[in-house]
Amino acid sequence: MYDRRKFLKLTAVTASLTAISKYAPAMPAIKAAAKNLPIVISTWDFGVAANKEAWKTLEKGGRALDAVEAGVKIPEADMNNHTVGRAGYPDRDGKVTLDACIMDEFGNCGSVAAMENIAHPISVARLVMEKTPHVMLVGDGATQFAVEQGFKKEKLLTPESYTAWQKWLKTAKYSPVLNIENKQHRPGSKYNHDTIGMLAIDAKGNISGACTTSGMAFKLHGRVGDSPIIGAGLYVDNEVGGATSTGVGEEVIRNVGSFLVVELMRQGYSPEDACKEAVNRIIKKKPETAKEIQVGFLAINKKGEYGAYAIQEGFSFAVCDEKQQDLLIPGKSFYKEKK
Ligand code: SD4
Repeated sequence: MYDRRKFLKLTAVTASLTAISKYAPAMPAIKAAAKNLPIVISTWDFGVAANKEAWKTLEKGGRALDAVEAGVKIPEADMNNHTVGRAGYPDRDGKVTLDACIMDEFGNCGSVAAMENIAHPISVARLVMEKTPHVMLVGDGATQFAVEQGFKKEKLLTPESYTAWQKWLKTAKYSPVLNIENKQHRPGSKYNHDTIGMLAIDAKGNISGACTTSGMAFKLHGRVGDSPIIGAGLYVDNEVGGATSTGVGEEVIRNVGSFLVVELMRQGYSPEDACKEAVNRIIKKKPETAKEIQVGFLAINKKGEYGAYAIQEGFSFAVCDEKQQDLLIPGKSFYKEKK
């Protein structure tokens, strides 16, 4: 029998769906021709050396995915860098735990978090993406997978990091105060966050990204920040662009920061404006917290245009393309602009 009530319900649903599709903002891919390709950009001053490594792949016409993996392995291996990879500062229990993720032009992604004893988490993240049906492996499972894939287990805590940890233990209150640890990364610098996030577009116009860190120094054991979380620390959509973040990961996760930046670019925001809007979102939700912390976003769109924005001044990003291989640009910031 014909059920009129069912029919009315169905008509109403169909009508509202039509209304949504009619009035919802279009979600266009960015179509204009890209310039300056290939190109690679990354966070902080050590991004310059990392970009140069990535460039070796890009200039030969190689894939952006290979470029970003090779690029971020430079700070991961750097014994003087206490915020990424080998020689990263440990957590409160003296354990070095690493986080990383990677994403390619097809929307494939892989991630490891809180992984110990493996120096190149980005390469393990890539293998999670390529060789497992999963996106993310954590802790012992990540280390076990890495060993099965042929990675060597090694001690990541260097004598220098051990000394810094011991010094921190003398004065530290054993409570998770956001950002307090990072003030100690480089003497004299109040807001120093040094995760490397890298985004590249290859000669074919394909985008990939990578993000890798030892996280907040002296964090609680088991704490994971934004860096290995797809959508928070990194996001790539090959139709639109890519974004990555650095700083206090908790605030980036709360706002799904990198995904937000990419979606804003999809709606027509420039990379810098998209980063600025994501920063504003963080400040608006927690204005008092935001005064005390650093978060920076870096983004690139399909046209090869890039931009960045941070809460505090002091953020910088590195750019490398055919014209310039070692450009370091100071990022704009909310608090600097307000002064
Ligand atoms: C995190 N965003 O673990 C990362 C690390 C960072 O300064 O940038 N720390 O929250």
